[in-house]
Amino acid sequence: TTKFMIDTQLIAEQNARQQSALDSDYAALGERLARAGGDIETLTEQARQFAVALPSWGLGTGGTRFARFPGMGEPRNIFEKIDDCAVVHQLGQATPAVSLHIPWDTPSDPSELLQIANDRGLHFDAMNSNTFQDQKAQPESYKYGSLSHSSKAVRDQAVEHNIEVIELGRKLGSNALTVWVGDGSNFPGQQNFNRAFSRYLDSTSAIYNALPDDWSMQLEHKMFEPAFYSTVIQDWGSSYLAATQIGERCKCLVDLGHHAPNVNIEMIVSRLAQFGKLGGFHFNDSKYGDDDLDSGSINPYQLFLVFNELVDITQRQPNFAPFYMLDQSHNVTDPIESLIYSAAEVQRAYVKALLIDRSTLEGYQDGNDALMAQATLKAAYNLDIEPILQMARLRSNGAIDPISAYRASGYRAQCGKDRPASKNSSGSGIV
Ligand code: PSV
Ligand code: MN
Ligand code: MN
Repeated sequence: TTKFMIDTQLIAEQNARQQSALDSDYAALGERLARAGGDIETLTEQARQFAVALPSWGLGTGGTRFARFPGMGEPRNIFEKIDDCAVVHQLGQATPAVSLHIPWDTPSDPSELLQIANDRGLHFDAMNSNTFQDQKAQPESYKYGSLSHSSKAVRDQAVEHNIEVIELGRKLGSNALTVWVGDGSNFPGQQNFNRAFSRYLDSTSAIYNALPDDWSMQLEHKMFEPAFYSTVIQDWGSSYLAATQIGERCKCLVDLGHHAPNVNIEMIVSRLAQFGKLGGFHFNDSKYGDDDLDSGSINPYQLFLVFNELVDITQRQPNFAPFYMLDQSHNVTDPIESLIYSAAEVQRAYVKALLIDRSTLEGYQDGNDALMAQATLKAAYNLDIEPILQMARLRSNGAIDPISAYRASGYRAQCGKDRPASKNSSGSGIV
């Protein structure tokens, strides 16, 4: 039996007050969908099956590199973060897994962590390594890079760290390693592009060789930051080249915030998927750069267009199952609320993409009817499918309105009492 963080009675009472409104909204939407040949029950079931993993580093107030404003009752260690993840999942029912960042969230006892997570109905998704910061007591510095560093001793240390992360992940039941490095240069001429990339490939291949047979490795590209002139894995092209070179189970991970403004991310998604190299996502939103804003907060249409590609590819490759994770950083919201909300926005984009009438769209595409082709996408996007998300949560024992249930529960205020601020609290490291 699952240990629930929020009083199930409180959720049930609130749901009971909201259910008759939901029932009539749901019936009306069901009729509307049925007129177009759709089946609301199938969609609700698909919404219930949808899952996106929570970032262990997203439960604290990440802040920006200028300042961090700690919130009340922030989790001080990975166990308290797991408690908060359990709250997000209990209410929103879309986030049954946690993606760990190591060493930020290294557990002293992995089997205890696994037990506690499982007790709360959670499991572990892809593991993230960290060679973009120096860690205590580590002999070599990553100031000038890690996997692509000019010094073999630094590269070896970075490879070793990744292998340790794999070992830990095995104990936790994970089956993927996500590698993002900040390696690059700040000045033209500082680094030889060719030699740095070759060193990266050698190091990454060594990590790949240590991967268990049923694991995959995800290479995450990012245009810039912390390196501002060049970055070793700066775009999907470099990521694709590296993943192709390294091996079959090496794939590319798309973080929505890691592209130049206005880049057509959905087309990158399509390209990588078509060639079997799309491994996963870090969902978030961005206005200017790697802003790590909540998913769908700036450009929900782009998120929908990404899911349009994902649904399209699933019809061609039924076993296609990329890793879905949130990667966001909070400075002005309660992280639990933002994560509940973001997960629902990603789920919403998925359900709307399922509504697209694909054979009609194909007809307009082949007939070069640009107006009706885009209108077919908009017809799906413009429909309010909130009753489907609400019903999916209700049927999974979540909350029809998870944010108001969370606020009514008083969970944060209780954390404020139970978790006095501590110097040990592990945040995203961006302080
Ligand atoms: C880098 O900007 C990144 O997106 C990577 O996924 C890191 O693991 C994460 O942010 C750290 O916050
Ligand atoms: Mn990311
Ligand atoms: Mn990022």
